Amino acid sequence: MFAINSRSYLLPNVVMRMLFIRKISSSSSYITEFQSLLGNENVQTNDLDSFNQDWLKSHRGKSDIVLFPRNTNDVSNILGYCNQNNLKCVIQSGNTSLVCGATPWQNEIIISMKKLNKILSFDEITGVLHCESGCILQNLEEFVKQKQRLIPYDLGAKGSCMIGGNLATNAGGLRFIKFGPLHSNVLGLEIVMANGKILNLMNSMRKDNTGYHLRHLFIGSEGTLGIITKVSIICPMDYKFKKIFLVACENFNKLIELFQMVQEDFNENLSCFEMMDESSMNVVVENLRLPYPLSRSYPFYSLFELSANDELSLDQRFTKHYEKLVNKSIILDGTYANDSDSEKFHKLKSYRESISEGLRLDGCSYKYDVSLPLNVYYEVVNVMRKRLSSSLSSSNNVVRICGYGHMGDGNMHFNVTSKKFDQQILNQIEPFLYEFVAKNNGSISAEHGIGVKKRKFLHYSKSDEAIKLMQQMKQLFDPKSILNPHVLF
Ligand code: FAD
Ligand code: 2HG
Ligand code: ZN
Repeated sequence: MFAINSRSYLLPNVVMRMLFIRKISSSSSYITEFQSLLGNENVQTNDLDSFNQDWLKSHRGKSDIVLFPRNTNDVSNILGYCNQNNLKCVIQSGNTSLVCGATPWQNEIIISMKKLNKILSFDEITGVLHCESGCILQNLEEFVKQKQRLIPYDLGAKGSCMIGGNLATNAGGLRFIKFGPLHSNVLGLEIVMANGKILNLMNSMRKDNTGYHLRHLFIGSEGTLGIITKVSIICPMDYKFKKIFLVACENFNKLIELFQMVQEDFNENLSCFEMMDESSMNVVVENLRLPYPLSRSYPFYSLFELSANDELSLDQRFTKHYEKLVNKSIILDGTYANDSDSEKFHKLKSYRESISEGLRLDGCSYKYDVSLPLNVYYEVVNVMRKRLSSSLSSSNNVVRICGYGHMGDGNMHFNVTSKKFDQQILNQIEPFLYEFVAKNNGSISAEHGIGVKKRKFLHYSKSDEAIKLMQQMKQLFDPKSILNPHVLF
């Protein structure tokens, strides 16, 4: 379980053998130690496949132990012990990371957050929810829905991802355009630091200007600075009526015009604006066997949601708007659903939300999650298509090249798939794509984070000075680098 020392290959065999013997004996001693700290039922040492394997099935770690803390004190005791004994850990919530951030890269101890799953309090007047960090997003959503509130973000992975994982990655998702990043909605956190000390940053006040805003450091820090154990988050009032629209356009410029017109006509009623190209739609139609949602296949689609309290006025406004879109040939076809028709509503949403799942069925996904200005937003897909088709032969087995994403936030999910992993395909994409993004002042990770997979490309989005400062912060918070040691840097 000790991290492999990068210089260990220099050691003579005999020393290596001694280290190996020490490792075995100390491994069993720390298992015993964890069992006495947490109870046998909260220490798992077999059937660890699902904990070692990332969601994309692109890497398998070699950990032989998963710990299940039940509360903040357990987390504190675990980290206190790990820090003292220099044991490396990886923090795992829903394990939906798309950048290998939540699974061991080598043989780190896995700390699963799934037992910290209590809702602690909810203030009916302010909408402030306090909960433990292992609460599953969908459970929180259902809880606050009963109070006519909503969680200010929404992800396709909501059935398994947890609020702590969402905060650690500063997840974006479908409602970002309306409610902004988690930084604007999270009021407080409780953190267990690498040395086991508990840092209480819980707070229910919207306004608090007493010194550095420390909680923001942990949001998006991908588990490298501390473990989030509790959260305080604002849940805005839910709208009484929601409508979801799926419309088709002839080309990407029409999608831009549509985005502009929807904003002009609906302003604050717009709660999501997503796009997908034909190839992305085909993923769900072919791999998940959903029927085409419109009368035929089209080059581009947008899925957008409008929310309001006055249904009649929303309907009237949309009827006028729809006529305008058709008359100006902005859209070619379309359909919609009210949230009162829950089945159709969720079915329409699933054309967008289940693309990742569909892509996974192709085999291997080469996944890119970038921010780009709208004038080059889809250009990246065109450029990469051209590059891949001219450089690769049919033996490279590319199944699909597609682009979809949170267009309203300038966030493109560019994906290539092949039946199995092919280094030549990867070499054609990286670092070329990151160079394109940097040249256009975008970000190489709009929402999924850097994890392990993208750490060598961090410099495309951050200056040397910024990376150095981040490393100094890591050194300050976690001097022995026991928390997610392979993530980010
Ligand atoms: P995990 O995957 O378990 O962990 C993610 C990272 O956070 C890891 O580095 C982990 O070590 C760290 N971490 C986890 N819990 C804690 C904690 N309590 N304290 C400190 N560090 C912690 N992302 C988006 O932004 N927008 C989307 O729309 C979106 N959609 C997705 C759809 C699908 C189908 C899938 C598979 C993934 C999607 N993701 C999306 C990516 C993923 O980042 C999010 O699903 C989610 O935020 C991860 O939460 P999780 O609980 O699974 O965390
Ligand atoms: C989404 O928006 C997720 O669906 C996943 O961020 C994107 O799988 C992807 O590329
Ligand atoms: Zn996304």
